[in-house]
Amino acid sequence: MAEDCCRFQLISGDGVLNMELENFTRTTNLSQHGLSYAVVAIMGPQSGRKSTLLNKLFQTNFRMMDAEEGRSQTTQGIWIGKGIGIEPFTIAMNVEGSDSRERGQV
Ligand SMILES: Nc1nc2c(ncn2[C@@H]2O[C@H](COP(=O)(O)OP(=O)(O)OP(=O)(O)O)[C@@H](O)[C@H]2O)c(=O)[nH]1
Ligand SMILES: [Mg+2]
Repeated sequence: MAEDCCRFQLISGDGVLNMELENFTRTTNLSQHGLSYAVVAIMGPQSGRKSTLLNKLFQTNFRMMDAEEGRSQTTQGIWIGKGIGIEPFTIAMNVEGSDSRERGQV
C-alpha cells in the first residue's frame, strides 16, 4: 500500500485527541492544500464493513476484522487516512462502530 495513504488514529478509544496530527498533515501534504480538501466519514454498526468499504473506495489501509478470529471490535476511536487516486484531496474518516459489545451496547 502506498506510503502516503497512511492511517492515523485521530481520537483514541478513550476519547483522547492525538496531538501528533501534524505528523499526518506533513506526511500527506495536507497542509499545502489550504481549504481545498474533502472529508468523508463513515458511521454504522460494528462489523458492518465500514473499514472494508473505505479501503475499497479510497485505497486506504484501515485494519479490517479477521473473520477467523471471531466477530469483535476492530476500529477503535476515530481514524483518518488519505484517499489515493481521487481529486480533490480527500480524507477518509473511519469511526468506531456503534452497537458494540465492548461498550456494553448489545
Ligand atoms: N460475507 C461477506 N463478508 C464481508 C464482505 N466484506 C467484508 N466482509 C467481512 O466483514 C467483516 C467486517 O469488516 P470490517 O470492514 O472490519 O467492519 P467494520 O465495520 O469496520 O468493523 P468495526 O471497525 O469493528 O466497527 C470482516 O470479517 C470482513 O471480512 C463481503 O462482501 N461479504
Ligand atoms: Mg472498522
